[in-house]
Amino acid sequence: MVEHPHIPYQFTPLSEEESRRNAENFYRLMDRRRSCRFFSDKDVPFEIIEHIIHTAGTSPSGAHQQPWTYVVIGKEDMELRRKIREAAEEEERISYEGRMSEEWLEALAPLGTDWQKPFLETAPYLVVVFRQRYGIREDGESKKHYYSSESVGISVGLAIAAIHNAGLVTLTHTPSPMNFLKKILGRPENEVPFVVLPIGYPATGATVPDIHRKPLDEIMVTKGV
Ligand code: IYR
Repeated sequence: MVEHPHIPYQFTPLSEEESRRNAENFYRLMDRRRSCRFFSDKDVPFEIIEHIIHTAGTSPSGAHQQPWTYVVIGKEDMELRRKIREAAEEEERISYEGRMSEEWLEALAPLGTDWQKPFLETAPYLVVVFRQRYGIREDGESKKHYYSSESVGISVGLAIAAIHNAGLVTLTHTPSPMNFLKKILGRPENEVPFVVLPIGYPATGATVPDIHRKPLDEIMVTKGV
């Protein structure tokens, strides 16, 4: 049996006062986040994108397998951007014009979305997140991954918080079906596309849907607190 030692946890304690203040401030910061569909083409320093993805990589994951790959596409390869936009819009057009049920279209109506996705070319960065269905060992054998969807979902949540914290905007774009991304980006067999995150600044005059978050008493149930 191999030994797996633990090391001391470098925990930074906060006073109750600081803890309270941080918790409230972080909520207030995150409550200002909105998914934005209208992007400026203003450039973002690549270093900021690196910090964001580094943050996403701090996510917990099933058996610490870190089953994610973040593919970053900048503005230097507009041909690639155009290809992604074309393929995404083609799938989305088919979806909006028949593949999606009336009930689904009705649920989406308040968001004002349609098959057109100009942000795929406008935003300075596109990050395509892939989920590794299984891992590859050094000897080339495959290794089972546990809870990979949950793990990538949590990681993307951290990325979205980091994007907002950096004063940038994004949206969770999920063209469906999205396997074209695996092909266009030449990703290996074990990876499946999970979500597309355009990252940048909002366009001048960008608007967001007039929708509201559920109040705390609708999302939290307490017992014994
Ligand atoms: N993938 C489509 C449709 C769409 C689906 C859901 I659920 C949304 O919350 C938003 C859009 C699109 O990106 O337009």
